[in-house]
Amino acid sequence: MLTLFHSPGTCSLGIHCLLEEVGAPYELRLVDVTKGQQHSPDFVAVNPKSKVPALNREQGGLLTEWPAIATFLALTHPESHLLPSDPEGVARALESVDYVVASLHMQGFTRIFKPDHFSPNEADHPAIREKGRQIFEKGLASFDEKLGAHAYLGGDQPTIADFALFYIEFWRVMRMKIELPANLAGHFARMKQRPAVARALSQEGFA
Ligand SMILES: N[C@@H](CCC(=O)N[C@@H](CS)C(=O)NCC(=O)O)C(=O)O
Repeated sequence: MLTLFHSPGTCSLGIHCLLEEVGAPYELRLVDVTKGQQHSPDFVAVNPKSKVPALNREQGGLLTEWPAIATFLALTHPESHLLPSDPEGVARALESVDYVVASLHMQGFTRIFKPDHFSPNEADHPAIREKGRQIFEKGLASFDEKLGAHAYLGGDQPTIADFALFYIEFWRVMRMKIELPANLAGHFARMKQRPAVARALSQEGFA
């Protein structure tokens, strides 16, 4: 049995959706980051990085970092086709995952909502937030253009990259309360219509 350590509405939502998508038996363990539970001794004993998502795989031990967990789920469930079979397709999917996680999330969104992670000096925070907004907006515009008229980033079939993009879209709509550009709005709606995504959203209290 897999165990996902998660916090509702955070980036772990994307992994939660993927677990539903692949149909693997799993259980959820709540680590509410809004209450600082990522720093509790019990969770730090499990994941010294104090971050979600973290996936415990019993025999395989704990796996952290969104791209690694998503890749693991895709490769262990090939029937779900969450990674393409050709080298170019795999590389393109990983390229998009990395852009979402390393840039839009860690460099953009984190600057906007946690400027104190970048400077303890409050006077610096407006400029840090502005830089974060620029990174985030540039990324969204890039994905909107890449998506174009396609249903998913790679074409007709969603890959792990679409689930990474989904959690960013979710933040933009649900946390920032700003509409998405047209192509991303269509993608967000399409993702939410997937039964697996709807189940994960409902389990996290967002139905
Ligand atoms: N690089 C990590 C980022 C994980 C991350 O930043 N998770 C956030 C939630 S979206 C978290 O645990 N924040 C708690 C904290 O930073 O204290 C990954 O790819 O999984």
